[in-house]
Amino acid sequence: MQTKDRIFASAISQIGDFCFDERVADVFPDMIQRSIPSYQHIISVIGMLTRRFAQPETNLYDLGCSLGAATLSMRNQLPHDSCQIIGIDNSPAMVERCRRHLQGFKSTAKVTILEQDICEAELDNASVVVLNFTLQFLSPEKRQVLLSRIYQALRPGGVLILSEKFSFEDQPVNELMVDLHLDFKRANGYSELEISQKRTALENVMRTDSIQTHKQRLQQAGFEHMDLWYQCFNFGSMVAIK
Ligand code: GEK
Repeated sequence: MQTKDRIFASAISQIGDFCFDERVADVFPDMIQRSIPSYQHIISVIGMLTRRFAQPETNLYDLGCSLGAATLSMRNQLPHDSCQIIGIDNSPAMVERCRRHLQGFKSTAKVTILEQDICEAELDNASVVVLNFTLQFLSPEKRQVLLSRIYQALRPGGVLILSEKFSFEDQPVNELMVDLHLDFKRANGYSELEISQKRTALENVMRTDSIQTHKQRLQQAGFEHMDLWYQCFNFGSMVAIK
């Protein structure tokens, strides 16, 4: 049974910045599924893409792995025993639960979970890199540097899977996408108070970019082949191939 996310259900007098602490880690599976349209579908496709792109004797990275949902999906679809999956997250609460969670599933595949800032992590010999709703939490000036390092770490034919919440340059379109996402959250049982308090908590922590900005950054990093493979409202996922 998943613990229900009620973190923002009561009025909070002073709303601090959102952080991935024990309280968030405890309710995370419920929170992410009720907040991100098609989260589970994106997780499944990360597995499918892993099956297609993983190369023997390479590293597969899940950057900002949280409780390891994408790591597990990659592990379930791993085409070569010689691959190593490395999940990295800088939240101690997430890392501790992720390690425990992964132990609950039997597998011979090599998986390592590291507690580390992804901007400082060593990345090399990679065939699959996943940034599943993580880049948006880095300060904007660190995003280009990380994407360039990922490109350098990838082997030819390797893939980056980049899922994000987007903003749109066209204001009426942006408002429509934001509204549709709010309807999605309402339909999943979040109250107006929960929605507005969480939005305040995320204001300084999560800055979204447009699809165009993401494409420009990926190009600047060196990727020539990229596009969206999925979009629902202001959420989506892209592939970039080296
Ligand atoms: C999933 N990918 O379930 N270094 C390492 N980790 C970080 C950093 C950083 N600099 N900044 C944020 N994180 C997951 C979901 S959640 C998305 C990703 C969300 C971590 C942070 O601790 C959190 O676990 C994760 O990135 C973002 O497929 O909650 O919307």
